[in-house]
Amino acid sequence: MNLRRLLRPLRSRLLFLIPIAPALLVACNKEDPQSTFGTSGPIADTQASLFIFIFWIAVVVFVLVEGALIYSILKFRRRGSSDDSLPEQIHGNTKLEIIWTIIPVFILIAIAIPTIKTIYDHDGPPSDQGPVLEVNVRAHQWWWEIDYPGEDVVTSNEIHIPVGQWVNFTMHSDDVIHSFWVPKLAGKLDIIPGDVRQLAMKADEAGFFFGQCAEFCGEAHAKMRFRVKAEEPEEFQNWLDSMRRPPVELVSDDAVAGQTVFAANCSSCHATNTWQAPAARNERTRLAGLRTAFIGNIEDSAVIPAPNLTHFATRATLGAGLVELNSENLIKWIADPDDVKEGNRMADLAAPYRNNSLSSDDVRQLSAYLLELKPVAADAVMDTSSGGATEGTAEERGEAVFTGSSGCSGCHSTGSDDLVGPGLAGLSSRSSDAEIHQSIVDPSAVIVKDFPDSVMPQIFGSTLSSDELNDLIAYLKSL
Ligand code: HEC
Ligand code: HEC
Ligand SMILES: [Cu+2]
Repeated sequence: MNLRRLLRPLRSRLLFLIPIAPALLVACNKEDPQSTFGTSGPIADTQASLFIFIFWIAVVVFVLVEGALIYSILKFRRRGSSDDSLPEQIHGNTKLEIIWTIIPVFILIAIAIPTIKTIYDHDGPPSDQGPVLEVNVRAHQWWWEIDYPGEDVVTSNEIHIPVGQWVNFTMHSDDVIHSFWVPKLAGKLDIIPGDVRQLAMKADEAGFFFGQCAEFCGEAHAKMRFRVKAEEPEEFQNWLDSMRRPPVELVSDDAVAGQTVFAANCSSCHATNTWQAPAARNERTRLAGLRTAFIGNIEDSAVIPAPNLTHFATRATLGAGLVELNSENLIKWIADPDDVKEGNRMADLAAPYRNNSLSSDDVRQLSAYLLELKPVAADAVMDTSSGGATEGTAEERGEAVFTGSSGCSGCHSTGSDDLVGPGLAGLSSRSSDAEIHQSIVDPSAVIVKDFPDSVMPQIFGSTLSSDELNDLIAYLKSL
């Protein structure tokens, strides 16, 4: 049998590789958002170098072993139909067996030393390279809860970090195993329920880095993405500060109407008020409470932990890093979240989707509202926490608190119309000062008949100063 005939059946199979080879090579493009070759930080760098080192060892082993194999196949092949001789049999050759046992041992040692060293080097941020930024990450099916401990800043799905500073992510999961992976910054780490996992990384350059859950975690797993926004330290600090400023006043009529629709349909799961420190501090507990309610009633729960939407309009992505945040995508999401991200729990559980109760006006107004949720400029912050005025009569100041960023006017009309909460006209004829005060700071103590409980936020006792509360009560009594 000659060589050409020997290779013929193989050739047709190799031809099949030609069209798919470019596809395989494209996977190595450094510019791709999820490429581990185009690295932007020291952790991903050493991991990539280690990979390349092991890759070349594997190439050498491959060439030598396959070379010896091909050489033997050709050299000792049967020559012609009359060739019945067997090549020399070397089975049981002690010398050879010792050699090919020892060589792999050395290869494995050569791989193990840098691998184990890298594992230890990457265990936590280095202690000699400046202060470390702590970030808490909580993985949910199928989105990410983010908070900055000590900073009173909570957000979701987009993580801001400063360039050039080490960041230590402390990660939790309450449901299933997820895996945190920012390919250009660091390799993945599994987040196991009940366990606290830590992953340190640093970005050497500014960028909007792609992140992805890398452990199959249920229906929408492939769409459980996120972003890491690495920005210059000053910009990062500005962002942190902006997350603690009140939102701008709503401009469009749609947005103002949308605030009420949101309060009625969406605020049971989503918070938009964590720019206020007490609300930010409370957010994790609030979400944990929603989770308990969900676990108690998995099929029919109307509440569930959901991404924090404070200053949502400043984000670039929607649906846990899935699509660009713009009005078109947001309208699509609010009209039918499943249309954008199949399997997500909002479409499954939120009452407006179960009852199909959102009109197209509602959808448009909700989108307008969310797209106006952004912080006031740094120099526009007034000296009261809720953006209220400091001048005028108590009633005027109270009115400013009511219509301002505490969001009362999103849920209450000042006439007799019921929105999410009761219309407040004539309040003083049915309640004493003390009762009004209690309705505001501890709304769950007495629930107005025919209105839902636990819809009015339980935070005003800590977000409003006692002066603001007094002004507010003065204003409400005047209605
Ligand atoms: C039952 C709780 C629940 C209710 C009620 C609810 N949502 Fe959601 N929402 C979620 C969950 C859970 C997610 C995360 C979905 C995902 O990405 O898997 C989400 C995601 C979102 C997002 C995307 C956030 C991001 O970071 O990408 C927006 C915007 C949103 N919801 C708006 C709304 C609006 C508007 C309403 C009211 C019509 C609403 N939600 C009602 C649970 C809820
Ligand atoms: C997310 C919607 C929401 C927001 C925001 C909200 N409330 Fe309410 N409020 C309600 C609901 C629902 C009720 C009725 C259920 C209850 O008693 O808790 C209510 C009840 C009240 C009552 C009792 C009314 C009565 O007829 O006895 C007062 C007073 C009140 N709210 C004042 C305020 C003030 C002041 C603010 C802003 C600081 C505010 N609310 C913000 C939803 C809201
Ligand atoms: Cu996941």
